[in-house]
Amino acid sequence: MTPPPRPASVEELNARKAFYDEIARQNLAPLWERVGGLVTRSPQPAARPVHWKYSSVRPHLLAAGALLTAKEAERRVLILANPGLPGRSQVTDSLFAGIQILLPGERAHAHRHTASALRLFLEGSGAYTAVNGERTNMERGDFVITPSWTWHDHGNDGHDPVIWLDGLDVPIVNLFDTSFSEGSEATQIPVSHPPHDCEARYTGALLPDGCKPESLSSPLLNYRYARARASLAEMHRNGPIDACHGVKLRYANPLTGGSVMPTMSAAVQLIPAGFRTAPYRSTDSTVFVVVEGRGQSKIADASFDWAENDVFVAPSWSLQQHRAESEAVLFSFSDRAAQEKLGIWREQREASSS
Ligand code: 1HN
Repeated sequence: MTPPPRPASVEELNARKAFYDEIARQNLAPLWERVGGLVTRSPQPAARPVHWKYSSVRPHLLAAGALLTAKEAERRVLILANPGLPGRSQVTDSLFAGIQILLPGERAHAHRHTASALRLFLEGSGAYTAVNGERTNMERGDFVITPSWTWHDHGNDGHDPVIWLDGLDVPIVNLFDTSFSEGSEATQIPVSHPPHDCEARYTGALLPDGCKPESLSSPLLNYRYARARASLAEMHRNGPIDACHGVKLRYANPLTGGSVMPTMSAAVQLIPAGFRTAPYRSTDSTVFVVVEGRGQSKIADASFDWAENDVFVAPSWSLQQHRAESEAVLFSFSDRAAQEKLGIWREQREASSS
């Protein structure tokens, strides 16, 4: 056996320190002092498990609505700012999330950016999003996508405020320093397609004959909650129920079966009343939104009591366990799509923290 290395003397440590200071002036650094922090044995997310109660967030959204117009704000969004990432405008280590409010009659004018966006519609009626001139009305629980570099504008033609959750891959786009954006002179991009035309073409396991993927994102802009909910209910009736997820559906690009957009994945799951999911973890930090029901989640050491429209975060590789008090439906999104493409996504079912 080789004897354990002799600890460095004070003189040797001082010599090393002087050497590090010297090479720092040449923009050099010793890997051996840093490798443990660079190549960790398991994920070390800065993001923390966090819970935003809708009942606490909603009054602040209404207050923002009274303080400035949607036109002044461009997008009147309250950022879900993870306290583990102070000042970074991030909900997880790789994603942005916020909650947006549009008052009756308001428009959020057209713009586009390289970041991909998704929305989960939470409250109100009469709102639409238009993507490249195709409008889709949004109802509670609908999951809507705005792929990279598509023009998009929103409007509220209803009588009450409308509120939805926005998820974007802004931190990923900025990691690669690939952010471009532009506004349009027009408030709205001229309507060039009949409303929800894509739903006629791309839902229900039917596709226009001869169509091929023309982009990396789904051609379907709105995944209706009513359809997802009906499938969940029937799958629940028919069984089986997954120990870690309850009954879970993944939102898919109908042309490829892959994720809806290249960087972000989304899913919706039903947890039966009284069911407790088995411990699970995965490397994609995940944002959950409670669409229906009440329950609790344990995320690492945190414990959250949730109700409808609440949002909570499970950081990368943190153990998660959910229990539904009443039958619950959770929507979730993450950067799993990007991780899978890079070959670095991992999961562990029925995991223990050891
Ligand atoms: C954005 O364009 C929207 O279009 C919402 O509604 C939130 C957050 C960061 C950057 C762009 C929208 C956004 C955003």
